[in-house]
Amino acid sequence: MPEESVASESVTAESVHSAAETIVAISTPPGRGGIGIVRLSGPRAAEIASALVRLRGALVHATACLADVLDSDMLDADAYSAKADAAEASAANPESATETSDPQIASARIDEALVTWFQSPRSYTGEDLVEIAAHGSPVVLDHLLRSAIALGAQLAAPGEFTQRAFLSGRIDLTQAEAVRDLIEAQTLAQARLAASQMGGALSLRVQPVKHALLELVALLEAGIDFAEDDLAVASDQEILRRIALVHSPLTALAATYQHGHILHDGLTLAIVGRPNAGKSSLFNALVQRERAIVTPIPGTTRDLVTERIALNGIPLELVDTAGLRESTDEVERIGIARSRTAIADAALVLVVVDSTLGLDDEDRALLALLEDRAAILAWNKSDLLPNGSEPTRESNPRAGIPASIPVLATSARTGSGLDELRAAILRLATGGAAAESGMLTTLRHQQAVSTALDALADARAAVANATPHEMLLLDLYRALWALDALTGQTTPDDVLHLIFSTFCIGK
Ligand SMILES: Nc1nc2c(ncn2[C@@H]2O[C@H](COP(=O)(O)OP(=O)(O)O)[C@@H](O)[C@H]2O)c(=O)[nH]1
Ligand SMILES: [Mg+2]
Repeated sequence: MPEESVASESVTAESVHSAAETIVAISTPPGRGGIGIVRLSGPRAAEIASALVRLRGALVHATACLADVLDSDMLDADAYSAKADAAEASAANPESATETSDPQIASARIDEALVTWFQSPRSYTGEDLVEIAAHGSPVVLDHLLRSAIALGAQLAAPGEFTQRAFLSGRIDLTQAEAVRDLIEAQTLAQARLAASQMGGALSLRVQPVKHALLELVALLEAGIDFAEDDLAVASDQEILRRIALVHSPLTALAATYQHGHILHDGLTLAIVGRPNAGKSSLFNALVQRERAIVTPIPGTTRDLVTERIALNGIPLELVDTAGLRESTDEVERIGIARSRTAIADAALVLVVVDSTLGLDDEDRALLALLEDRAAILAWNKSDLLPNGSEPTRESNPRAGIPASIPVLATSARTGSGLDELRAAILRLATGGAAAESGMLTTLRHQQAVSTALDALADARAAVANATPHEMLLLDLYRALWALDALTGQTTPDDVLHLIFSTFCIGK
């Protein structure tokens, strides 16, 4: 029974379809579940849905309607018209809307479903949209999908429903991206960020800036038109003032990327240092469970151990590493090589030192290497120091620590200093910037804004050099184009394709 081998040949669409086509996809994740949803969008959505299942009532906008899912024998043309009649009859007779009396239908039934129709333009895509919520049986959902395709629907490409919402003008590109981000969110803070961007927080921030820019463009365009009348529409001073009105909110917006992108993407923290300093103990304390093996035997950790945590909603991947030392043990040596790679790859590095021993040359070399990186030094086992005093082994134990690296006393054993450590990690990650509304979260956003800022800087220089306004306008148009690309008004098709191809199928 090839039509029932669901997993083996799940179909995927390569490219997007024209809006004249009706698209279909299973919107719930693959596999069994309590509920599974098949979604249709496009001009024939309601018609195909009505042929796909036997509705027990009439479709009414945004109202769920019970339906029977029947097996393929009922899907031929005769059955379709018979069902259409039955649907009409059942719409007229409300009692039949809850029960199937027809024994033929009862015997062909493979599931019951709830069908909800959203009439264009009041739907997610802006088009006619139907959601068929059946039980989450992969066989039934696959049957519905294939039947819809047999009835003329096209299999939706990943993100195609959201792309249609974007193309129909219901949402802009930053809002469409936020839909994907919301689905991908791993922490509630990420979900909150995505939801606010989905609500248009970023677009709202860009809009007034774009408006101010457009006003300046209009002013200069008017000046060019009247140039023959020898009428200066705006003084250089006025033009510079207006450029600043655009430039300064954009500079503030660009600054949000630091926090926005780490909240969006998360980051990696590698925990490194000599054997037995307490790296694995600190790692366990931060992940709040006994994840890595801790023993008094130096060289216990030999491979990288990773675990995800959330710090203030920022997803943080912690990497515990093998202690750095000269070793003759082959396994340990490979582990140490991996530690070095982990240091190179991580955005943040936590160097752990046993404070009862102080720094040795290996530690100093490591710290020198990290001078220009985001690093923190944990002066661990502080519980073993006499009353919080500095270690006594060397006269100036902190010599050799670059000034750029903050030092914190910690004890993995008592937990003292751990809150401070978390705060220091957060500070390092965010650059001290707080989360705010309408942040830039992706490199695409950041590049659009920085292109606009560059163009504005050129415009400023053009004013200073008394360049003709025609040339100045080119700079301003460049800035405008960059802002339009941010919200998707002038985003090239290949970029759009790239964005929507990262979506789930059925979204
Ligand atoms: N007293 C004390 N002992 C610690 C502390 N952190 C780790 N240890 C002990 O030091 C030894 C080595 O710890 P471990 O986390 O395996 O060090 P690693 O080799 O750097 O991963 C173990 O016996 C731990 O119990 C601490 O803060 N205070
Ligand atoms: Mg260890």
